[in-house]
Amino acid sequence: KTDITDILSQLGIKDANPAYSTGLTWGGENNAETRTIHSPTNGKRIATVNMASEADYEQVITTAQQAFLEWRTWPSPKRGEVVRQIGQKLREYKEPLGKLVSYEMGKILQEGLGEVQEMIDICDFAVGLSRQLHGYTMHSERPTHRMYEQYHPLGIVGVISAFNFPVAVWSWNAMLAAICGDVVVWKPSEKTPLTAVACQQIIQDVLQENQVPEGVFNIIIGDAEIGSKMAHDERVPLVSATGSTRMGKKVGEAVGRRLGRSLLELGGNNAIILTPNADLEMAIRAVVFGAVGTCGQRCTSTRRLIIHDSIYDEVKERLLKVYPNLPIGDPLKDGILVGPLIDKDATAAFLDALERVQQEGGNLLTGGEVLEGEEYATGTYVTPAIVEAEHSYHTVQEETFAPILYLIKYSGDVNNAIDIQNGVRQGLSSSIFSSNLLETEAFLSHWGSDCGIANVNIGTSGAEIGGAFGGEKDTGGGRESGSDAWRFYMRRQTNTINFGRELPLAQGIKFDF
Ligand code: UN1
Repeated sequence: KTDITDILSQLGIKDANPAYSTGLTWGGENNAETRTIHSPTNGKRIATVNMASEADYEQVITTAQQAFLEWRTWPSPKRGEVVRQIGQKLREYKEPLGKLVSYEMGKILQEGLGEVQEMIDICDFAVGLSRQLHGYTMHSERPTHRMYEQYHPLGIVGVISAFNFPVAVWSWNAMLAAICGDVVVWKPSEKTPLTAVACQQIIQDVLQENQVPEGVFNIIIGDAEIGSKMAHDERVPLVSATGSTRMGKKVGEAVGRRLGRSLLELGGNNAIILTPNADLEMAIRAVVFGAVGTCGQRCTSTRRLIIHDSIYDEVKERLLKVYPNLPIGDPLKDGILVGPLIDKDATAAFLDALERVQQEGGNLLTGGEVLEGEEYATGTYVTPAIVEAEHSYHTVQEETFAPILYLIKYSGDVNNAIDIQNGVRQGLSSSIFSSNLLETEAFLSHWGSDCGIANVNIGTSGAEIGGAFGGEKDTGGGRESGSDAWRFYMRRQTNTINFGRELPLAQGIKFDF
């Protein structure tokens, strides 16, 4: 049995029913608007949070601006040391924070803990990076000249995160931003603010002990209005937004109009290709985790399965053996693999997509029901669905944030499957199962998958933090987390230095007077 009071007190959040305010000071402020958060697992109230007002927003931004002036002067490895300690704290609080993620968002505990592990991993990654913010050196065309480039802190990074990864997405952005010398204003999803409050709580002591100026890590709890403010605000040079393509287009447009930077992680419509050379044992495991894990609410969730006609029936049969037996229920309970959807709107979207795809000619093979009974009283527990469909259906072309898997047949060689895979507006994650080198290399070639992530013999979801994460087309083009994603959080400067006593001009120009 989950005792939320217990979890909150382990996290240092004393009152189970607090009225939390924005990130600078907890509680206390009497904002007009509040929002009550209910757990999707059992419908119980978790907390009531204050929504930020315009004045709160101003206060957060000006404090962050002030903090930046000091934070940017810290040597990066010193900032890395703070991040190292944050990683230690997260290790300490992994269990209760993972539980809270599970309770507030609805993903199973294993995935809640996995999400916190991603936070720990990105801390480690950022600590290492703090000594490796490298630029190139170049050879000048002029004698006694030297050229090199530097990366400098950028300023305020606005982070808009989604409910499905309520804490990890913040850490991918915030830990890189921190070592880069930036300050962060985080607007968590209004559906999952308490996990954000918990993170702020967890890192408080580290910040104080290290005398980090107030305003380096901020959260501001608000709705789309606050996100829009950040997008329009010239004091926020970078806005990193995760969520729907519709939201991302708005943010990208507003930031673009003021020539700011936006880093967009938007929708996916991720496919797995199964060729006749696929190891089906492995493939089925990957497909099921990808399609029903997190109840289909990852941006990397597997939504389309593109199957060669020679193995289509076998794959279908195998999936139909697994799906009806998936343990669905309280995500904090041992053995459960499928938790609830985030809310009733999500349930409605799930049902609506299934109805529309059937109108288009899709064949619902299994699932698609809303579970009833005491245990499922929230109306957010659904049975994961499999639908036989044509690639051209409108519904198949869209991202529905729910556990619906479309089975699509292909024939001929792997290029036909790749065309289907690429034939959607989204371009986040993709994968192929095959032990044939000609097929897998075609999939990874210039004319292969057009996604930001292309995997071989691995599913579409569950990317490691060490790689750059993101995708193309309607997915928004941004890259965060590993590899050299940090560069986007800094401003780049080319320096040319003359250590001679003459002033030769570049391009051999003569300009004597
Ligand atoms: C998301 O769903 O917003 O690759 C991110 C994955 C996770 C990230 C998902 N590491 O599934």
